[in-house]
Amino acid sequence: MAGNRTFTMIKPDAVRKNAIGPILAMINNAGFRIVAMKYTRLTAEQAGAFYEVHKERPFYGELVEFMSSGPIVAAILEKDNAVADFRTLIGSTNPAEAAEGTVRKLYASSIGENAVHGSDADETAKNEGDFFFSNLERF
Ligand code: 3AN
Repeated sequence: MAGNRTFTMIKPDAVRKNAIGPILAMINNAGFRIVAMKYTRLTAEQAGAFYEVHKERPFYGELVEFMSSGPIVAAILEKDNAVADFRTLIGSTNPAEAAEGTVRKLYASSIGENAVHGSDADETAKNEGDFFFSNLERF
């Protein structure tokens, strides 16, 4: 059975565009309940640890620099089929390929500065949520 939680970040580019409010509205309107949420800024070391799985990829340095370039919103979201439904809501990694009406179509600038993160599997969603939130911060 598909899990009912996913993890997201509103990335520094979308925060700089003052798009926190509209993106949270899209998330709520799509039926996701917010379980945990915080406004914070990652150090380069923390961003590097979060994206450890991409360490060997050519864009890793750029990704770490970008993700630590300004504040983000991190959140755990709940809905049936959360991981897949959230990835549908945000659209393709490359905004040029993102479907109309998706978060990335509306707010992403490029494949690197793509407005939002969404977990790619139930296990990653759990690990990513645990990276940011203690059990006392989940409601
Ligand atoms: P997604 O976030 O859609 O699951 P992944 O897992 O392929 O995409 O990539 C993780 C993150 O790395 C993306 N959200 C994006 O910010 C960044 N990224 C992926 N490909 C590139 C690239 N070619 N150049 C720069 N950044 C990239």
